[in-house]
Amino acid sequence: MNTRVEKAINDQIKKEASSSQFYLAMASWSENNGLNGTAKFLYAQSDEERFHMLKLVKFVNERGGRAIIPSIEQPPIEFDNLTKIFELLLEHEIMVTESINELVDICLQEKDYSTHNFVQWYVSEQLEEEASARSILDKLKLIDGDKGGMYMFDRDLEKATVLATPPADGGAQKA
Ligand code: OFO
Repeated sequence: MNTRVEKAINDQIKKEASSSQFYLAMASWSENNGLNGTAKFLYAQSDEERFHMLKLVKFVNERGGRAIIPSIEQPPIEFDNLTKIFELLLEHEIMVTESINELVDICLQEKDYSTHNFVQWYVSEQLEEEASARSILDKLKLIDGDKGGMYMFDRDLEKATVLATPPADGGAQKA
């Protein structure tokens, strides 16, 4: 595997792992603050980021490279409030998008077209994740800290997560 591309993917593996830990910390904070629907959403986000990381690990190894499993920094324990959490999440996703764009660039410079093709999945995923964080932030701005509004927001996020989360068996067993 092209060494420059391999290094860039390994850097991305670390970013996906850090995202997963960061969102896990947000989920845990939400759960401890009575926001169970938000916690469910963020636990699912954390799982998704771990899946993004695993997909890269397997890709590198299958292509004859060596995936490096990184150590990651401890994420924050405390967050100011829900709006702050989703602002941080959006900021983080924008940083990840920039990093994916750099990876795309490196693939093109190195003429590694199959990795370029593989990375397109991440390009679309980032578009979706940024859009989702922006729409959640818009809702939080509308609610503006109103308690009833927050209750509904948390409940709606839980419903949306249940609908969006595939069953653990991937839907193999249908009732
Ligand atoms: Fe949204 O961070 Fe993964 O790709």
